[in-house]
Amino acid sequence: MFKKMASASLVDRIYRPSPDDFYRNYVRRNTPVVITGVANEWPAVARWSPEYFRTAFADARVMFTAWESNNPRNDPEDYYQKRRRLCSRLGPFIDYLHSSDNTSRDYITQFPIFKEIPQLKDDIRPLEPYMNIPPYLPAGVREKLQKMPTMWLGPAQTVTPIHFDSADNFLVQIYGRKKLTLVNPAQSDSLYYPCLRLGHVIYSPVDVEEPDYDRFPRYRQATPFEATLESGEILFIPVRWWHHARSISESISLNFWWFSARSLLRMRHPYFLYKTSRLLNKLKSNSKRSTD
Ligand SMILES: O=C(O)CCC(=O)C(=O)O
Repeated sequence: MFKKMASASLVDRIYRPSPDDFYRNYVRRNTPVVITGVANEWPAVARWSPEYFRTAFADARVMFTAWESNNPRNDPEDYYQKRRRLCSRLGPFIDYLHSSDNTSRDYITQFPIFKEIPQLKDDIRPLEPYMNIPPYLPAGVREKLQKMPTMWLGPAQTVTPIHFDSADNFLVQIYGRKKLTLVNPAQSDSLYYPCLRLGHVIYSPVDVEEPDYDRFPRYRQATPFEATLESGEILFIPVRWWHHARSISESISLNFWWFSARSLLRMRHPYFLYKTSRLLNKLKSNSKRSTD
């Protein structure tokens, strides 16, 4: 039985918080929030669009995720089995995105755009003040605590199935609109965590937009949150929070992951370590059985 998602609560929104207020009220409480009034001033928000990239950086190489499937549903298991990572030049990728016969779900995901096009870095502003990275740490260490930002660019209706990450995250909407659904890590059981057959415990088999309650009845217990990001808005996704993304229009986002003692502790939580080691043991014994 497939059902549309039950109504979700909205993620809080705050206008241009001070880094201290943001840290005290959201990071320390491990609570997602949409920050407005900060990234909207970035040149990237005024300048970037698929058309701009096509004109200015047509030869840049990008990697994208292709998900070809007979299954019209956004079933996470189908996604993890069938997705492929492919390479293209930005110009032809965007031409195809705009062509009338494009029915694909090709999506530039998690791509380190500043490595490929370093000058684009001038179009963003540092988010480090909001990351509460101690300023007395050597510059090299402060840099190591932040992953290189990555870009997500694709047509309307791309979907990233629900999963969680091992670091805190700012997802910045640069162009277009995107809807996020979030579930508190305390409700991981309702997402069938840890799901051993998906290849990694950070993934869930539940399609949170149209849950199949016959297969996943525990998802009825979940109380998801939702946020629709407009360009120039930033979603703080705390470490371990489950998140699902759907672009509502053509969309460009950047995400900024960073590590802290807090995020490392949460990932090294005994429960997580216990579940991960059980998964690894199970995978090891399965592969041993298949080679015996
Ligand atoms: O925007 C998306 O499609 C997914 C983003 C995401 O999963 C992330 O920033 O961790």
